[in-house]
Amino acid sequence: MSRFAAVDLGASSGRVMTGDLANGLSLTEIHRFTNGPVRVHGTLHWDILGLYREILYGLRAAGPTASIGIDSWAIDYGLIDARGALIGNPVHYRDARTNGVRERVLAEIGSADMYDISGLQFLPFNTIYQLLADQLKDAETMLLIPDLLSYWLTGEIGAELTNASTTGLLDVRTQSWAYPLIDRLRLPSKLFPPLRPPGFPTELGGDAPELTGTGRLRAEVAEEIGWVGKVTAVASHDTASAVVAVPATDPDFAYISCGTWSLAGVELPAPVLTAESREAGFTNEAGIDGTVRYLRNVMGLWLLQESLRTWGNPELSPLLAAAAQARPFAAIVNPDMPIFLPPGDMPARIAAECRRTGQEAPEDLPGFVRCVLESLALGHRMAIRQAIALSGRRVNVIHLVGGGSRNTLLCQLTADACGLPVVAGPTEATALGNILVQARAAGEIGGLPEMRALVAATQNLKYYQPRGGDWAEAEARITG
Ligand code: LFR
Repeated sequence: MSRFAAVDLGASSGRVMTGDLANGLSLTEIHRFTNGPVRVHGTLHWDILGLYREILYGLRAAGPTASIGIDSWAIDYGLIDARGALIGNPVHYRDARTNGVRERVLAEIGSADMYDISGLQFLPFNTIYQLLADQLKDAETMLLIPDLLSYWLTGEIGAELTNASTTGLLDVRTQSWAYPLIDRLRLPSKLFPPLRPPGFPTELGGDAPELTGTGRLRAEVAEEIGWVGKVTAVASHDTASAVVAVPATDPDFAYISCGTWSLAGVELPAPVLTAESREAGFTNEAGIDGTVRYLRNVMGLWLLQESLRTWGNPELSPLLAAAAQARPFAAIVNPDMPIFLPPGDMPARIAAECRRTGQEAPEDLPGFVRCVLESLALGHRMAIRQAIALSGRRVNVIHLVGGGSRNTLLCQLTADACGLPVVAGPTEATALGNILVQARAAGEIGGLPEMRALVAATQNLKYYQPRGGDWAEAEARITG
């Protein structure tokens, strides 16, 4: 059995992990580093070179592996010029440069047409709107973040499919670039590199790198990390990797991949492109093996992270313990209000939203945390119930994976709000999905059912039963 390296970049931290299937499925954290926005002259950037340096450091510390897989948050990209150099620093999706662009594009193309082409929810920061707000003059190629890092490691250019499906420029039916839409928007079609599917065994793809999605490390990189290796295209959208590693044993499951965002939905064999689905903000992103990740973005732990940052990062566990004792349903906000999207003073915005909706703002930190977690659980309830209604999918259990699965109060509130049992874990679902897809490409494991059974049998999971509570009243408070 081979040892694989997973590079997993989230919006607040990144890590290099190694894993193998020698004794079930094991994962070792090699290097963890912080990630976050850097504001320069009014624009919010990612520190992409800093991230690359940490990745190289982690790979050196990991030592030789059979291959490397890279996943990150979706949507954001770097532009490459004719000489292959990066133009500027990738801009953070929470930057304000896209303000108003979505509205302009939807007015020009029409939201029904747009949704019919890409099947994507209209998040204001989708790649499509960022490109239209960007300076493309010298750009030859657009590389999504994992593809950019993979290009630096291997020299090969491509667009991994699961992440390409978050751009708004991929045709949801043919899974190829939507050139008619690209042309209508007057975006240069040369920007979009060949697509590569995640994690196919090399025998299927032959030697063509665009099919196998693998690339050998450049000599300069091998020298720097101290070993010779290759990169395998995994499901490079972190959410797609996390969904791979959902430990489902019952096929009738919903999932919530809960980190900075909560991505809540179901897995489907085909997209749902109805007007109701569009209006409810549901997205049809690509999973591995032709699956559709039918989900909605819920604001997620961002609300808590940004509150903690505003308070000077107090210790979390005593706060969570106090929040568990705080009065239930004292204040509830709709977590998906656009006012919560940008960085800044989150508690002030939450307090203002409480007052705007005729509620009293929380008085102390535990009260705020209780408000955030109940509001988030309510967001989970609304998204899961809509996913079920819009897709017609039966759901017996919710799998909550990612960093949020450690938050016992949030998991319990989610079970209560949704009225369904919640299975929490694994915390590192994304890295596990990354490793599993590499193992599949190496011929060491089969398809999704086999991968998920292995995760279920080997990882630490926690079970929560719904306890009830007047969630319908809470929902009515914020919806009408
Ligand atoms: C989660 C995630 C979401 C995407 C958001 C922005 O980390 O990838 O799926 O909508 O970040 O890229």
